[in-house]
Amino acid sequence: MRIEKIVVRKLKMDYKFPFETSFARTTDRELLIIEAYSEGLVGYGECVVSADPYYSEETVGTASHIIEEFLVPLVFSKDQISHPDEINKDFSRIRRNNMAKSAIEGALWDLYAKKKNITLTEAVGGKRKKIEVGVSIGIQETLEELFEQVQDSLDKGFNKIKMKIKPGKDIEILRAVREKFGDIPLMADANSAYTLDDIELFKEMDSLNLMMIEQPLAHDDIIKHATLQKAITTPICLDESIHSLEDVQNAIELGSCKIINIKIGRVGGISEAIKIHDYCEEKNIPVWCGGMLESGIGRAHNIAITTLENFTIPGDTAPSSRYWHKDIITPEVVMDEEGYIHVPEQPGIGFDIDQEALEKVTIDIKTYTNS
Ligand code: OSB
Ligand code: MG
Repeated sequence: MRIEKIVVRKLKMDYKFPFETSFARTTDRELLIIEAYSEGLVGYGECVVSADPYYSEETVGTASHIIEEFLVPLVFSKDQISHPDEINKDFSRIRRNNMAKSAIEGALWDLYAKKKNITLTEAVGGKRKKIEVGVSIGIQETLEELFEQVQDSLDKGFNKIKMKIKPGKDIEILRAVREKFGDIPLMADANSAYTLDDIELFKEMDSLNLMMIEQPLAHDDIIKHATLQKAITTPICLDESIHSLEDVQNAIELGSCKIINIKIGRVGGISEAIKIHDYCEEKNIPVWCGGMLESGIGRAHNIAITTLENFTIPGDTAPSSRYWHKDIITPEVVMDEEGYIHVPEQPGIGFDIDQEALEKVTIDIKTYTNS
């Protein structure tokens, strides 16, 4: 396929409720949507950056810069792209900026599937017809509010409860939830808020029988996580530390974790996500698909890769209505009473774009034509 035109949209969408992690409290989301045009078809990709560089170093501003100045010209320099993974060779000269790369690569994957008239799920080699869903609950002001959120999530059918924690709001609230709700599938996400000085705290958490603890130590660490993993029985899952297959290989070799959270944006695209999935499968390391509070387009990409066999733990890709008053896809992503999302059967990402909803949240639009 020859890419004739690329449109970069900047969106601003308000959350239904503020979302608090150990690194920030946010009430709305800025993100980028990529449209790649070829022979009457459009492929959609989402850049899962935030406005601020608190989760990763990338922001809406840096991603726009990298996409517009470097990635779009590279795509246009190729006369034909027969498979989306081809672009990664060209992109690899550019260091990191994974979320920017992933946005373009994702649009090419959607376009590729649409050209072949197959689903994105089929294109990535996924087999599942439905995927199991968990929920990520932000840090709450009070224990009552947290209990309410957990109860509501269980009532809705979510198959995994992930609680965000930070120093001062960790073991007590985890213990309180464990005591109140019993043997539910429960885990914690620290978003890098701790150091090895907190090792006793994590040893104490072993008694809570958590499914895992996600990214307890520094965002760029693999070594100290290995020390921590050796000292505790609760599996560590790495999120922020993983940017590539190589990072995963290092982490598994060192014993830094027992589970990997795969986020397409963080690892630079669907092709790298598949490679990580396959490697982990070989090494008996289960994986799950993390979330970045995506719009429906990013959600659709997440659903497709979660159909791969070794995604054996429920992911964070919850239904659209948990986050948005109105999503930009139609139909919206919904979950059944058992906490499963049914994989769409239309070609490509499998959802139509709600053009009116998309225009409403677009705050900037740039068009690049391949002359
Ligand atoms: O650490 O997984 C994380 C949201 C933004 C940035 C980082 C993370 C998260 C979430 C929310 O946990 C997952 C979701 O509901 O999309
Ligand atoms: Mg996380």
